[in-house]
Amino acid sequence: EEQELKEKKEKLWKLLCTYLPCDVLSLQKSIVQHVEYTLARRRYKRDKCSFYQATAISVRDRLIERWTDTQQYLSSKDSKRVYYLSLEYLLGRNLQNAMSCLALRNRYAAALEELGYSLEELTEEERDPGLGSGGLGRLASCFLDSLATLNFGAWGYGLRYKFGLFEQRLISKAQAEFPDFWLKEGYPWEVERPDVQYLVRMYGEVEDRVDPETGEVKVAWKGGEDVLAEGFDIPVPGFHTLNTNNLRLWTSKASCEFDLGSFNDGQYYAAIEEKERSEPLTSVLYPCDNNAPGKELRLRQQYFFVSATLQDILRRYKKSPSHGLLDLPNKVAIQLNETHPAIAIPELMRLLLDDENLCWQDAWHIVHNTCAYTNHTVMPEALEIWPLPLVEQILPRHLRIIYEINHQFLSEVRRRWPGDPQRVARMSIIEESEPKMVKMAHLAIIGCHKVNGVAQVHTGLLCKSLFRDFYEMWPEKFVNITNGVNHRRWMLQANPAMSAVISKWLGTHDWVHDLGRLERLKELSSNPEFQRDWQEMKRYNKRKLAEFIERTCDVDVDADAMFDVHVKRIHEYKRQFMNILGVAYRYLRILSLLAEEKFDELRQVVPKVVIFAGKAAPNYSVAKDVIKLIIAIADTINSDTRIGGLLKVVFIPNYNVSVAEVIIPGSDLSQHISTAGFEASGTSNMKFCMNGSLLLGSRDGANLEIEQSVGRANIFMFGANTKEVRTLQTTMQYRKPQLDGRLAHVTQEIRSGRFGPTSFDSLVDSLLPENDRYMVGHDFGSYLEALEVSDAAFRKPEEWTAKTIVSCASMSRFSSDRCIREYAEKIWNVEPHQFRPPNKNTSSS
Ligand code: CR6
Repeated sequence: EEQELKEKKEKLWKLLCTYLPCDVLSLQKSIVQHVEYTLARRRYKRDKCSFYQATAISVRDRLIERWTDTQQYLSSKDSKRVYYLSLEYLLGRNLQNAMSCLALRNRYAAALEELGYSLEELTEEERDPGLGSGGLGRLASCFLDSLATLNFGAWGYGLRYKFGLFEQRLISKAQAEFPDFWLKEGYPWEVERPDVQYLVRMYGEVEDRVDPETGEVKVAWKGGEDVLAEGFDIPVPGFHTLNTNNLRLWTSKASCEFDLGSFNDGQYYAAIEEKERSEPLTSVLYPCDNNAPGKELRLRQQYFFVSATLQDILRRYKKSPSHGLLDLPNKVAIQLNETHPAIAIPELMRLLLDDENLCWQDAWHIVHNTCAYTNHTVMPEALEIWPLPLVEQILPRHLRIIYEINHQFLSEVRRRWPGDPQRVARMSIIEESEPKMVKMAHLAIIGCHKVNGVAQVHTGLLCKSLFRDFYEMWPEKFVNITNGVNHRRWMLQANPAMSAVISKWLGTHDWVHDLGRLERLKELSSNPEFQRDWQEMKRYNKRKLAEFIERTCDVDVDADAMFDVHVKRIHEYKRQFMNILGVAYRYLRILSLLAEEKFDELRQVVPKVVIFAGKAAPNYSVAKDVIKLIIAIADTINSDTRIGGLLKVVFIPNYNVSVAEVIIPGSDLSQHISTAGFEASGTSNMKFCMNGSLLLGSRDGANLEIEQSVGRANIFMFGANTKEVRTLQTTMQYRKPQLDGRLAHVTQEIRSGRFGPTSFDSLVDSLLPENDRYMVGHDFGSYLEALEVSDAAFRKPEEWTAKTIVSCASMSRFSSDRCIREYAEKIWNVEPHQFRPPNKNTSSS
């Protein structure tokens, strides 16, 4: 009987141990069942939102089985894991991505079609989780995708902000911010983990305790407040592999350890209120890009994130009985995305010293060899420094650890450079200002075994200027890993028309796995038939973008005009201001050609639609003024019937990942015109090139490497380079060069009210040489020339098309796959492990 029961059980398990069926009918069943049973909605009610959610959950079911299997497989392999710690992610919509990864996109599309829905319309129902402010967050998401696709066992960790990056609307010709409650309808991709909870302590005080037996002094952290961290997991599928990784986002909850004393005093409500105070911790994302907000809540968010994450990593690590703590660096790699999670250095020390009772040397060895730090900026206002009294108040134990790290480090500096107190002061973690400040970048460099910049020129600046002292001390610590983007999202998903043309002409889809395969398109770049397909594809995408512009901006644009795009966060250094000044100049020039009846020259003018999009931080008034100026100039130009269709200007509201997926494929020219030395890398430049758009760029960030790849003839570069900018910054103060005549004319027209009643005085004054930190005045002339060169190129459609093909075909270096392989080799020392199930049906892929 026992044997029979055992056999029955085994049979049952075998039956259950198959993956969910993925034929069209089964997919339909699962969708409809989720509408009825998971969402409790009527099956026959036609409701896009429920059908989107049910479809998402049906896809998620299929991800979950691979996800749990992958995790079990990786544990059994005891392979080294990567943990990517980032306060920001910009995941974008997940539905189509997940379906493509599972190789089920067509089947789901067919299943939905019969149910009366198109996949495209349901896709539109998904809200973007705006858990990041700009390029850094989007980069983190591209990395997660590549990590899974390349079969690296890796987890992302982040915060589940209740309100993501604000929603931008344009009201009264200006930016207005509205809360982005992205969880309103629930987020079907996440799984709540009430079983994954950690207590995170803040505030309180430290006390030295002498161990009566050993005489050793131990530091105890007492009192303070506990906040509970709970995990929410989002599966991260790899493309055409079973490997599925995890993104764990923390939410703060009131800790359940109530103060029983106050209950008994009749303080029931007060006790609950007190505990509820911890809820807002993960409420909101700080919307600053390249700017450190310096707010107490932000430091608390960072610590809360880091502490929960490290506790989780250690718990998982210790689950394996063979794991000794000293072995941690061989099994775990922790990557700090910027200094936002840099408090991980003292926190991991604290966990090892106070909870695990390791000695300082062992703990330091572990921390140093496990952690690595990516720097994404050299801008002083973005470098995080915290007032020491604040750190002392919130994290008294950590401040003690930081002191000790600094003490030991500075002793080493003194040994290496005796009699150089300035160097010691420069390198200290503590800045001796009033109040004293804690420099997080120094803490990160000292505590990590590797520091990387995100483009060659950027890493060069780190080594030569910003972190020069550290580079002199540890040259081998610094490496460059130029950023990359996930071409599967930015080409295959965002631009299906182009992907089809590429696959047709290459005769294979293999470029989706290896972007290097695109090189073969170069030989075809002048083939007239291929060019025709390519141009048709571009026109199709431009028409889609034109429709989108009509819907969102109520402006009618001609899809045959050149679409000239500038989309990114609004920032002085990104110089949207320079762009709009150039647009105003173009407008005035067209008017003067008209007035002077120069019809031959007018015929030479390339009809253009200038497209802007991007958010300004709510308290960044200059950036908000730039938006106002763009809108004012756009209104004047768009309503001027004299110029006909020669020029249109639009500002598309609420730029985010899904909006980018519409704009980028529809662009002809894209602008990446930051002042040299300010944009660490930029990543949209790569996405535009991949989509057959030519770059107009300054000599900054990854533009320079893109130029090397696509060739000088296929990119329009202009302006001062980093070295020249550095010299100019010092000489301009006293040399005061004359303002370019064309620029002077434009600014005069702005002041005189040509573009509406506002005179934009403070913006215009920023162009004075003594104020012009971003070299708009200096670069304006060469900027206009580059625009002219791009116009001339656009007038020759065959040559232009060939350039866009070559530029797209040269992008293999800029795939995040290449980037992740470099991290794996140069920093993490990890190998891929592909999960292949021994006895499950895997018909789905
Ligand atoms: N703002 C850089 O400015 C870079 C990304 C990702 C940025 C940008 O040039 O491409 O990081 N820096 O590396 C920070 O966020 C600090 C960004 O997105």
